[in-house]
Amino acid sequence: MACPRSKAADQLKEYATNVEKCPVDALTASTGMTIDSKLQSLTVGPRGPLLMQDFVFTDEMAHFNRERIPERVVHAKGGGAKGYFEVTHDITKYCKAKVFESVGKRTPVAVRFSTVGGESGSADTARDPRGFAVKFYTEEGNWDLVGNNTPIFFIRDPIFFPSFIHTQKRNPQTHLKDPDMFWDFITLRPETTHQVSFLFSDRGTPDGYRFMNGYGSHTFKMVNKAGEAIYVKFHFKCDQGIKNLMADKADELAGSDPDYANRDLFNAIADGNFPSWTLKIQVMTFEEAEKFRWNPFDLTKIWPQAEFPLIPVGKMVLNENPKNYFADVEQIAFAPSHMVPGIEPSPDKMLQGRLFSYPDTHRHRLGTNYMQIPINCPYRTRVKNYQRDGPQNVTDNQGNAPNYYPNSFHGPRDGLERGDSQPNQSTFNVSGDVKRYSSKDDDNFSQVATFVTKVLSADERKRLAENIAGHVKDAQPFLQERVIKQWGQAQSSLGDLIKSLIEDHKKAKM
Ligand code: HDE
Repeated sequence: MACPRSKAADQLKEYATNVEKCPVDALTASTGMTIDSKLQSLTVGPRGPLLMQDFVFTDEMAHFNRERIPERVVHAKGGGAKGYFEVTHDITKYCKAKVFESVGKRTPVAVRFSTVGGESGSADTARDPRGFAVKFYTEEGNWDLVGNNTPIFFIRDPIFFPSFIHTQKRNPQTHLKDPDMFWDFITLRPETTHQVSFLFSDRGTPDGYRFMNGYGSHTFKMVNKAGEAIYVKFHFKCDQGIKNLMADKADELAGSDPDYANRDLFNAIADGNFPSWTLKIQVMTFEEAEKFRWNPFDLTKIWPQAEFPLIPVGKMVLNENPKNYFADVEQIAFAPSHMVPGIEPSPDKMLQGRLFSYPDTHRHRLGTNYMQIPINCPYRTRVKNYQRDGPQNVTDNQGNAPNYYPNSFHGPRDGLERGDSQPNQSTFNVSGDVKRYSSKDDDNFSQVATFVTKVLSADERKRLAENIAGHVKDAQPFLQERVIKQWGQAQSSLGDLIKSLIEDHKKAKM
């Protein structure tokens, strides 16, 4: 239940207290004209009808009719905060990005946490991965690290993403969540086993957003000042420690306090209890990548920390609640393609697919000029380019500067023309036959076996089996058979346990 005397519950009271000494503003129409009366519409006689000339009414109603923008197709429900990132350890031998330039350097950040599958009104405690998206406002432009609370993902080829997401959404006829859709896909594509095991473990229901790790998940590239590149993975380790909800508690909260995580985050920050995360990286050289026993760009797999140890980099602190949810959270637009010199994509197919998808969805959801929206604007640098016009252009549209390139009239010039000594982008070599390569059987089980036998305790493994059985019990029997077989490939006793728990559910139903 909502705590009646929390900072979140008292938000309006606090607002009024803060501004009570200021004179009350005059109420205006959107034109700025002051309004005589906003408590009654303009009518012919006391019983109506209304007059078309009542601009006070039409101005308000027309704007209201357009209040909603499309919600995110995934990650629709979320909460956000602002803060800073501070460098604590020198990694300049790996990366030339200014954000890592010197120990002690601080960069402002905006963060959005989210669930994935549900609509924007859905429950915060659903079993789902959590989005963990960070926007660094650097002086070289915005860098977005758009990750999840899991170091891996369900699929390794982006061509599956729309179908995979459809299986998490609603059945086309019933408009209900459909366990058949979900388990059919999961068992037809065994590369999902690793992430589904994480999802149905206790970490699938984190206790709000403050008690979970964040991961860049993909392999990225870092490039240093000398132009030397390495592969890198990003980890945000939660300084509060990991805390998860048990399945029954998560279910209960979904009914009693569906906004549990947003409320918790807001109140913690408002109370000065600022959550923080330690940023660490794993590094792999190109030579190591060649020899690695798995594809180092496969998003369904981790890099073992015993072989690629975590290297500390810095600390992220969230110390400011957004003043306005729509402006700062609903409109924030993250994209893995928003990078800065020194941070580059790896060949990871999933990352490559995302490089296209995010700016594309922003143009649909927020419009062509989404970068001009204050929360998205790279305000620590100046945007100078040859893009012009478009809907909702709210700047001076780069005034009277030339709008084509190259030009002879003092327009902004690229690095080549300015004679920069080093290109932003590193040079790299690729070769190979163009083909649609199947990755379906690219070792789907050895890391799952490690996860269920070495990472999870016996109790946690039991809860994993219970959570899977409790969900798949509502799917077709042939899908249950497939699930038992699939998890049996990770650990045969786990398959057996899931089987007996499904049978228990069947007996309890009889
Ligand atoms: Fe996303 N994802 N995603 N995703 N994702 C979106 O972008 C997409 C993936 C993640 O708080 C969308 O602005 C594709 C992995 C987060 O605003 C969309 C693929 C990871 C957020 C999209 C993936 C993520 C999104 C929906 C597979 C973790 C919320 C609205 C190739 C590493 C960001 C939007 C926020 C949001 C596409 C897979 C994280 C549609 C095509 C893997 C945290 O563009």
